[in-house]
Amino acid sequence: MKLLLLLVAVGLCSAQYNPNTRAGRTSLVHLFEWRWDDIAAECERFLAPNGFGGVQISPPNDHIVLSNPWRPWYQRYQPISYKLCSRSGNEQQFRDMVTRCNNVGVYIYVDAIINHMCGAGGGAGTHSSCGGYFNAGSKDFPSVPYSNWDFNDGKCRTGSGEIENYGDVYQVRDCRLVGLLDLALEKDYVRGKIAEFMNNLINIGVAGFRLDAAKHMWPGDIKAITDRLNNLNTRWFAGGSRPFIFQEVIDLGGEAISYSEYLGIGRVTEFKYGAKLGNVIRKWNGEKMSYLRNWGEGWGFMASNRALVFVDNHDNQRGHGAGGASILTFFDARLYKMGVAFMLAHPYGVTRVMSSYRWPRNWVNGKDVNDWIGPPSNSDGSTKSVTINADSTCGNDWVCEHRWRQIKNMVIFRNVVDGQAFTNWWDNGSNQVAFGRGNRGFIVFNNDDWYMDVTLNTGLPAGTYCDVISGQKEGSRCTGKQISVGSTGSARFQISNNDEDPFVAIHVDARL
Ligand code: QV4
Ligand code: CA
Repeated sequence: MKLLLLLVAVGLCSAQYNPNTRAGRTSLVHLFEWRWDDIAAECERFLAPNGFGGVQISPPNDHIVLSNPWRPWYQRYQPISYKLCSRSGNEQQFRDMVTRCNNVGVYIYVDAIINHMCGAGGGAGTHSSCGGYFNAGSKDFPSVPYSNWDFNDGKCRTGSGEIENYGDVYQVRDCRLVGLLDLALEKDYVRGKIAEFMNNLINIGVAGFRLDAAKHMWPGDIKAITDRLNNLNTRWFAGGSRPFIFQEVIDLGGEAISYSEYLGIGRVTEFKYGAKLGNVIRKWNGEKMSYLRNWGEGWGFMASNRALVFVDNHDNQRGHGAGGASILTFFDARLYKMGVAFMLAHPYGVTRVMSSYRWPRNWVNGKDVNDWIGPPSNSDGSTKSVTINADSTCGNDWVCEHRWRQIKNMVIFRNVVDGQAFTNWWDNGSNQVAFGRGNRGFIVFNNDDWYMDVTLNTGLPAGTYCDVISGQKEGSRCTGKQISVGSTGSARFQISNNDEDPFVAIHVDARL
């Protein structure tokens, strides 16, 4: 009995760190700015059949509609109310998406903007996605409702009312982030409205939340809100399942606020991951892949079972937020595929794959002045649908990195090796490296500027394997390279530095 109680207690405590994905489905994909109708279809036609665990969606609630610049993506980070009408669709479409995705075992994670409402300069009128009236100047949001006394301005001690110094933890939590009206989260009324919003989403069937701008909220305030959240909907989830929580805290070191303050609430985004991996794959600052031997906590990252990781996100792929120029994106496709493959092969963290849209970059003095451009849209501002080409790539300027063969196959690789130890590391002291995951999978990279020809211990059972990077297993044949593993587990890998993708990955589900 005592043991049972202990197990229950441990289960409850650790629950918010668990993404609640189905067994054998380990990765999330961020379908940035996708419409709900398209996500529902993608769950059914692609994500479920390829073993994706879930989707991070763009903010589903009522947001400001901006005209200058014209309909930027970031308007969705300026809430007007908690009604479920947004650029991605209306409430009925949202419910339909959650139901259809859940029914095929691909779960939905909501980007929750609870630190603030729209910018102070957002004006007054009905320019919101749900079309209700609001007045940013008088801090009046009748559709919630919030009014003047639900905001922090009295508490903020800077002259401008803005966060001026990230070294001052009071400013970071109590002042405005880029002019965004900062909610008074210590108020029971405000906490109640936010919990009501999140519980509505939980009841509809979502599996968890990304908490936007968590650094700008006091951990105690967030905890008071997450403690009010319901268990997940038992139509799809086991009784007692807690919503998965991952908090956006950018901590590259050297700031007054540490990620560690948030670990009691849920997982935290590990921003060092993509910034450092970008440096390594680009071979900047003297970094090389052989240094990845102790990747993870050995590089000063938070504990693996508390981290949510990604190569790039919707901010740093366009120079917003943190990370800097080292961040790899689809614009550097060859290096990007290597970075994503390394992430998906490596056991550290819960992994999130980015799925983007294309926009015309325009560099002026080292800054992309087109970093605001919203999703592919029609002249009336409505978002274009994601069309699927005959070769299964996407049209209408949707990049669909998650559909790239190399990335899709590495999502499957991660599922196949789930729970297996990091084993059989090998490196040449430079940028040729390899490692395995128990006796289930093995990956080899050649990021040097010369040919690679090595025989390595893979730890895999003997057999002929299909490389899932240059091709994959189709029926009883490989469409790309074949690797033969001998009876001792060793195999010869020849990878040209000029190959389209200078890496090879094999796993037991791609054995002939
Ligand atoms: C402007 C001025 C301000 C001025 C204000 C007056 O810059 O100085 O006070 O007008 O009204 C947009 C504009 C920004 C504008 C602001 C308010 O870019 O210039 O302020 O709106 O009108 C996204 C974008 C922001 C955008 C914001 C709201 O990145 O550019 O601001 O949405 O639309 C830090 C944080 C971290 C954050 C990261 C970007 O610690 O939490 O910066 N990341 C998250 C999201 C991100 C989002 C927000 C937080 C805010 O991932 O996408 O910001 O919700 O590191
Ligand atoms: Ca705040």
